[in-house]
Amino acid sequence: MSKYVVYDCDMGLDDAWGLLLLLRSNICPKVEVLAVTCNFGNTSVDFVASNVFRMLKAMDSLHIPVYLGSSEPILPSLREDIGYYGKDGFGDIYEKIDTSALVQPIHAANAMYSIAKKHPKEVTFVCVGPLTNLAICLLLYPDFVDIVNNFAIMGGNYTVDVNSYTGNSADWNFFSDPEAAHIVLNRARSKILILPSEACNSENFTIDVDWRLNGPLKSVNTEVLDILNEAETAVLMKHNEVNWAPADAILVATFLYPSEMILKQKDYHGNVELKGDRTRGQMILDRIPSDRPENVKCIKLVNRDFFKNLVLAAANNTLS
Ligand SMILES: [Ca+2]
Repeated sequence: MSKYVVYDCDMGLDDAWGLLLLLRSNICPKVEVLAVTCNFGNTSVDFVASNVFRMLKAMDSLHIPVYLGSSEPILPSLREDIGYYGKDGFGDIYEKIDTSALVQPIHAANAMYSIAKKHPKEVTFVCVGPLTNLAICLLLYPDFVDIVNNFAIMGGNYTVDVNSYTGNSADWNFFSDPEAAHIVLNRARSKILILPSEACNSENFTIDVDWRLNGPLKSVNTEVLDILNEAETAVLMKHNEVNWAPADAILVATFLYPSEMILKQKDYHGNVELKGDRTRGQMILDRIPSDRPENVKCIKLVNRDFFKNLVLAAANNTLS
């Protein structure tokens, strides 16, 4: 018996760590990644697919089918491509892989439904980019929500501070496609585990960049760590980061090891603001009781030390 997962991503470097954790976890039942679906976000969807194949090849996992999905948000966006991870999402170091003959011939949103239909109530959709693919699937197939197990989502935020990457108060993933986030929160019923950006900010989660770049991960010489070490060194040093918080990988860790990882979590009714000049894409939680049903399990605090050990073990492939 396996725990089935579809990984819906916009493959930057924190998505890459998340995929590594999924493929190398040792939980029981074992995790089986049935598909990787690609959404625009950190970079264009074709670069996302290129990065996915680079990671799958490095981990001898090219048997996992990859599907191309959305190349743009549902509505035209004011979003500028900030390219935190570089133009290509992986630090602008590697040649782009031509994935045209490698990707599956159907759209990610259709693939999501087909996979859920094949394994009713057994598949968790782990979503770590803008939610366009998932929103389209929910709209196209009204019974989709009934046949999934759960959704685990990295995105959203509940405090109204201006985010330096978006210029408004929303986190990057929800800001990149607010309509998609709104559709997902309103249609996924009570099936969402969500890791908002607050749980990954420097007040709540700190791993020194020096540990990341010059600590024990540096001496792991495998194909996949060579990629992550080289690309992440370029990106983190370019931004003069002092803190390493790979949000997508943190979400994956909470999905895989909830009792060890999640220190504080609360259920809320959550929705997404669509109209504000400076709050478009902001997640709104009903923090006082309301008649609206609780639809998000919101993670507030995670176990940094467990995460560090997990990353190290996964990098050394000593979990299984
Ligand atoms: Ca991502």
